[in-house]
Parts: sequence; C-alpha cells; structure tokens
Amino acid sequence: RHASLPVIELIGAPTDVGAGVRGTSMGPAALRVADLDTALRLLGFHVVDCGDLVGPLNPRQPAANGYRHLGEVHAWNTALFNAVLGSLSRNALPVVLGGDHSLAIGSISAVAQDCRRRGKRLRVLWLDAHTDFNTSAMTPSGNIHGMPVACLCGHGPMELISLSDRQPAILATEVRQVGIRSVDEGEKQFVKQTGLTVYDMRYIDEVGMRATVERALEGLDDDTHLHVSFDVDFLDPDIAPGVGTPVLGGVTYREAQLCMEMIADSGRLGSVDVVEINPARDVQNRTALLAVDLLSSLFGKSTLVRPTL
Ligand code: HAR
Ligand code: MN
Ligand code: MN
Ligand code: MN
Repeated sequence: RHASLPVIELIGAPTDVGAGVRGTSMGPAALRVADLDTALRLLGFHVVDCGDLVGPLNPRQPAANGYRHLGEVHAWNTALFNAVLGSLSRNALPVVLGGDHSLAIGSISAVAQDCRRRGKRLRVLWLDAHTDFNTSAMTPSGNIHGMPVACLCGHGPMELISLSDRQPAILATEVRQVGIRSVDEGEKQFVKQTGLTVYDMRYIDEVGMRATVERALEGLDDDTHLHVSFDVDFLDPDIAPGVGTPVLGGVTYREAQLCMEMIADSGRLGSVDVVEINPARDVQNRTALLAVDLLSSLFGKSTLVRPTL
C-alpha cells in the first residue's frame, strides 16, 4: 500500500428508478461479486467499501409531467450527493457503484461543489452511448437517466438542478462526451445549441481513440479535478451485454483499455461513476467482470511499463 495514493471509497447506489428497464439496482452487487475491491487493492490502493446507500424502491409509475419517478430519483440523488461530498471532504476518491445514470446528478453536483470549495477546476469525462441531455419537453420516455447532463447544466426540475450550492452545478464547457451513438431528435438540437463537446463514434472511427482521448483531456492542469462518468453502454454490446439500453457499434475492448490507460496517465482522476450495469440482462456477470478489468486500467494497471511512443 502506498501512502501517496488516495483512499478509494466505494459507494453503492442500488437503484433503477431513473431507468426504463429494471435491473441496474443489482449493479453494486455484481461489481462486488466481480471483486472490484480486490482488483483495486492489488494496485496498492487502500479501499473502503462504504456499503450501499438506502433509498426508495421502484414504484413502476408512468411519466408525470415529463418525468418518471422524480421524487424517487431526487431521494437517491440527495443521499448520493451527501455521500460523495463526505468522501471528497475526507480527501478520498469516491467510486459510485450504480445504479442507473440519473445518479450522476448527485455525484457530479457534489464533485462540483467540492471543486469550488478547493478552488479547483473541473473536467467531466462522460463515457456513454447516449448524450443524456434530454429535458421533460423533449424526452421520448420520461426516464431521468436520459437527462443527467441537462440537469447538471441547469436544465431540469428544481429539485434536481439545485442539489449543489450553485446553479447550474456545472458548465457545459466542463464536459467532454466520448462514445456517443444514440441521440434523440430534440436532444440533438439542444446539444448543438448548447455547444456540448461530443466525440461520437464516427469521430473515434475517423481519428482513433488515442487522438479522441488526447483532445478530451486537453487543457487539464495540476489543479483540475477529473471526474469520469462511465456508463457501461459506452462499450459494444457484444462485449458488454449486461446493460438496459444496448446500442450497436460501441467501443471495442482495445479502444476502451486505451481510453482508461490514457486517463490514468493524466494523473488527474478524482472521482468515478460506474453505472448502468444490468445483471438481469447479463451473461455470467461478464459485464461487471469487464468493468472491473477496465477500472483496473483506469486506476493505473498496465501490462508492463508504459512504452515510450
Ligand atoms: N435517450 C433515451 C431516453 O432519454 C435513452 C437514454 C437513456 N439510456 C441510458 N443513458 N442508458 O445513457 O429515454
Ligand atoms: Mn483495507
Ligand atoms: Mn448514460
Ligand atoms: Mn447510456
């Protein structure tokens, strides 16, 4: 164990209230069964599993005023906001085990507030098939896991945009999205209008993952806190079938490894979400096992020493 490494705190958030498909509530258990803690300890980290947060069950209600389960999503995010803020105040590195991606509202609101307190800059790397930039006016589903980036940028219901001490919690210019390949029609216009930086799958096809991640991490300095929000549907469903909303044509195993290794090399990683693992859709826990493999790379595991390129 190395004293210079931060303590990693695992925070389970077993919920699917923000999703359309049930099952991401089993994500934290799947990651624990896949031995996430051991994988991180092997890299020299001190790992504290804080256990699971407690929140409301899925009431299986239809959308009301453009939102499904707004009260329940708010309850989970309030609990997560407090847990992540506590973890950061202890100078630990929180890893949120989701749960659906609506949880990023609470985790990133806490990260943003902690950055302001410390006078740090923030960069959010959003690894996802989806931009998650819907609002109640444009959502095709009412599922709030399709809305977290919009909420964080100040476009959403009062209870979800005002968790942190400032509104909006973050600026769109602090976000870089990678792996995108499913954007709804209204959402597409809103992404363009907002000027969100999106490196979609075509971009990765054309310039490669190396140049993509270089650009997404451009401008990081010693005082930047890097938050990685890892929606596992970023990965191609052939290698990661255990997700609620799989989209064809995702990131390959090698591309994902390179992406994680380059983030590790930046030395700026400060907090992580691992979300949207759905064990009910998985095959022998392979999606959680793959996530653990990739998280090891994200936290600095490499095959040998880093080659000089
Ligand atoms: N865009 C769709 C919607 O808003 C689905 C997006 C949610 N799925 C996710 N998020 N896994 O990344 O309903
Ligand atoms: Mn220990
Ligand atoms: Mn997502
Ligand atoms: Mn997604």
